[in-house]
Amino acid sequence: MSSESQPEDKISEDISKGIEDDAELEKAVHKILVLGAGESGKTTLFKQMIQIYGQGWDENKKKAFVPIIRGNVLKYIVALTRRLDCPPDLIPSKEFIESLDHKSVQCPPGSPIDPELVRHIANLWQCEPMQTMWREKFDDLQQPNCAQNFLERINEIGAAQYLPSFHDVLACRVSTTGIVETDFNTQEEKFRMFDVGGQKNERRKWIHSFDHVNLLIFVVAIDQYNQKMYEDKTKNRITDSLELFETVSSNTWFKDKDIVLFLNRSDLFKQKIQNIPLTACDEFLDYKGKPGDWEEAVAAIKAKFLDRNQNKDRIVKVHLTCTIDTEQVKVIFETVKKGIIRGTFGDVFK
Ligand SMILES: Nc1nc2c(ncn2[C@@H]2O[C@H](COP(=O)(O)OP(=O)(O)OP(=O)(O)O)[C@@H](O)[C@H]2O)c(=O)[nH]1
Ligand SMILES: [Mg+2]
Repeated sequence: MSSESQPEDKISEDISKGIEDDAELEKAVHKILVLGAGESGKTTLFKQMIQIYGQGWDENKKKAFVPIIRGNVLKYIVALTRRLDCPPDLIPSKEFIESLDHKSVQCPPGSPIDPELVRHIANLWQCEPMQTMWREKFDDLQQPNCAQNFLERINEIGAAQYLPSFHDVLACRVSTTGIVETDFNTQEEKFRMFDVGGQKNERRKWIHSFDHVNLLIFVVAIDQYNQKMYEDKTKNRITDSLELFETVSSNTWFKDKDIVLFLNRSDLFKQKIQNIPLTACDEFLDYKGKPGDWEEAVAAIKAKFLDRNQNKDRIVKVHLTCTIDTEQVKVIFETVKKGIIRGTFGDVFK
């Protein structure tokens, strides 16, 4: 056999080199996995990363949310009307909206929703019994907070020229299925964030994204302390989050990983705690904090989560967050980033 190098050898060398280079580049990407229960705010954080560090949300991307937002509106009003003791004069409106499927409102951006439908939705939303039900039974209705804002703006949202604001993009709700990833760069560093679905039937898919994760962000919607899960009407949402956090923190894939814990939806929490005590959640039956004092209540929630951490050698860095607040997310992520780049939070957070 000749010892001279053949053209094929050169090609093969180039390919190997290419694979090695790719592997090196891949190693340089910091992988962030975002976990947490359904509706805790994972995707909202993901959207913020795209806004702050990624390609942003131009007009076309925002337009793509028009059918989603309109679909949200129809879903909310149908669900609410089912629960409503409907005034007789609004029965035709109720029958009208119930006869529709989602396609009726998901008309493409640039075309309006049928004005008759807009009128029925507005009538139902504005009627007194609906408003009373929304105020008094909100926690039992299983509808997101953004429903109010969208329903109040049905005329604007139904108009042909409607273009969602970035806030609308953040506020609308699509529960994630599967695993979604995005790459973004901050100066010289490269990041890849994985967003997963948090509802119970989605959790078994999480294992597929556990490999080579540099950082785990666990998100909890702390305002949901008095709410039951959407998937299991018998289980309190904070109880579920605590159990999930314990399971994740004891998982062998992450045993030597630090965790960043986002106590999220703090804006909604601060409002709710004024009227509903933390003892509404069974986990806090013995809570003795001052009524309405959100700082004390947050400290109690934080302590509960830290107590469930199964590896006492790891650092769990806790942030009180409001992921719809872009400026706040940016400030917090800048801190988190330093920890990721150093590979440990020890130095950064001591
Ligand atoms: N007011 C307020 N709303 C928030 C905050 N974070 C998220 N939301 C809203 O909460 C809802 C749920 O947020 P998502 O980001 O979709 O939740 P998720 O964790 O991705 O949910 P799944 O995909 O089902 O696992 C959305 O309507 C968000 O706009 C927050 O800090 N404050
Ligand atoms: Mg999601």
